[in-house]
Amino acid sequence: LPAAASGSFPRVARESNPGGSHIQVGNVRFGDGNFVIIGGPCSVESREQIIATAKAVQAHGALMIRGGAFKPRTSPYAFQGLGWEGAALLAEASRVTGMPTVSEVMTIDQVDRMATQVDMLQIGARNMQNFDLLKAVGRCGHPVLLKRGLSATIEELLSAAEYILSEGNPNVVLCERGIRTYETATRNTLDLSAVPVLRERTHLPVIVDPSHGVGVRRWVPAMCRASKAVGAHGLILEVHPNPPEAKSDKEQALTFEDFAAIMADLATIPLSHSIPQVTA
Ligand SMILES: [Mn+2]
Repeated sequence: LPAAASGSFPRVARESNPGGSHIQVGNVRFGDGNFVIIGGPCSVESREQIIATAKAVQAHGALMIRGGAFKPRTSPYAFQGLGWEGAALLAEASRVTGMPTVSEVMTIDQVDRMATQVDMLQIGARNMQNFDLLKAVGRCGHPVLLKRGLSATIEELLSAAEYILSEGNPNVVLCERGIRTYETATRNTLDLSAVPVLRERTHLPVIVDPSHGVGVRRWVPAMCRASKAVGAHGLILEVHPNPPEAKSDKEQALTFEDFAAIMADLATIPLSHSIPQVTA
């Protein structure tokens, strides 16, 4: 490890790869001058729902599909996901569209099997400091989308990523998804200032999740454009064929039309991968 990359996350630190890492997930590359859009439902609910959504987001420029199979819900009585059936339907949507997929794993025993079903494993916000799970996805070697915990500092997020890299898996993309503050108007407080801080402190690509960040459909578009302007490498967005009927996170789900409008708007915003430098 380079001498400069000291501290508690030497492998994750920018100094260990100053030019920035490119993370390959199927035919998609993060961190390489692309702005990668991942679109799909909060939860996989049926074959029709996931395939229709995958085709719709692809038609408007998404490069990857998301869909939850195992859902960490606040209430034990809320929809818990279709489990392995949902993962298989997501794999089917990938075969139909050719797009790679991402889905969450909640336990160590799900890791190896989920890696046969999807192209990228998500560690959700509630598991960001589940250190044994981080080690397991590190050993697995499959690309990982690591979401920031609800109450995690940027330093804690970077240390969590270090767990994965320290097990020999360099394929990590970070995700800012909003943190808990005293504000209640939005579901979380989307910390977009985390993007330039992370861009400075780590070589890993950084994407933003405005859907969970604000939790309200009509405020998602503004945060999408802000995310691109602030220098993120991509977005992950929740999209549903009929949001009022969604089994999870219906308040924040975008319609296909909403998604199309956001994609058209984003095309007008330049990539901000080189932000003017000022004296440190
Ligand atoms: Mn969700």
